[in-house]
Amino acid sequence: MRILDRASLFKRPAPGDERRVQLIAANIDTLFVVTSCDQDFNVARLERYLVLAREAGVRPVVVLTKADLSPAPERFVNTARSLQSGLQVELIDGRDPRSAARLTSYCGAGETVALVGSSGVGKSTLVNTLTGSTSITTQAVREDDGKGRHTTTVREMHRLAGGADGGGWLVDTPGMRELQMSEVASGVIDVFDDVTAVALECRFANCTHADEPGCAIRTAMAEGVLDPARVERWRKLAQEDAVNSFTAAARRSRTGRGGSRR
Ligand SMILES: Nc1nc2c(ncn2[C@@H]2O[C@H](COP(=O)(O)OP(=O)(O)O)[C@@H](O)[C@H]2O)c(=O)[nH]1
Ligand SMILES: [Mg+2]
Ligand SMILES: [Zn+2]
Repeated sequence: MRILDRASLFKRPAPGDERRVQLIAANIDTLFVVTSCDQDFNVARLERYLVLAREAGVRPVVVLTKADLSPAPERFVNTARSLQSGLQVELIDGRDPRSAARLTSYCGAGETVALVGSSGVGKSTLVNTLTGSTSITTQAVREDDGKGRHTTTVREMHRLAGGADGGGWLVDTPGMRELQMSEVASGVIDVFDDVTAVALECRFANCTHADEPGCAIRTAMAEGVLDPARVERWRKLAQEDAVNSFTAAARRSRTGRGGSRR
């Protein structure tokens, strides 16, 4: 199974419904960004997932697993919450049905939830706990690998038990090795709205926040209003997105393929 990249995980918004995006074969409503209360927890990687979710128009929920293994799991919750205003963060022991039950409100009838996150954080465990052993469907999906070949990957769709209409669907995905940012400028602005709001106050519209006079970002960092580490991550993401978007646009204009994502 090859590692998914962004383009194959998040497609364009589904026709006729701006809120939903096409995920391989399924429209997903909610993205469980799964990480564990240990060394997997990484704010820069979480921010990347949040930008992709925002850009794709899906609701992100940060799911922190292995709460039982951490002496102070609340620390992870607070840090995750600080990454985007209004972000939902759930702390669970993925092996415990009563603990995992706090996630069922996100996966009611008609709802589709995809799980992403590094290998080993507990995605499959969570799916098993939430579904019991009920109706597991394995879907083979043919995908363009970006080089004109097609590869077959496996997407596991799991139906949740529920009321008369049944429950929602969970989509387990293999981990993504790398989350490159391209053409996600509005997602970056939204996820980093605390930083971008301050940047609007800089004297120069094209301020690089390095040594220009009247830089509101530097002032906010000096006053402790903005965390310099977060500002640095924002700068890095925005820069990476700008470079990749420029390259993608140039490639499109060369090949004359206006609608291609690659
Ligand atoms: N203690 C503890 N172990 C967990 C939890 N969630 C998953 N695990 C364990 O972590 C390992 C990896 O889980 P798995 O579901 O295969 O991760 P995946 O690669 O994300 O699908 C397994 O040994 C699980 O039993 C949890 O909340 N607490
Ligand atoms: Mg797994
Ligand atoms: Zn500035």
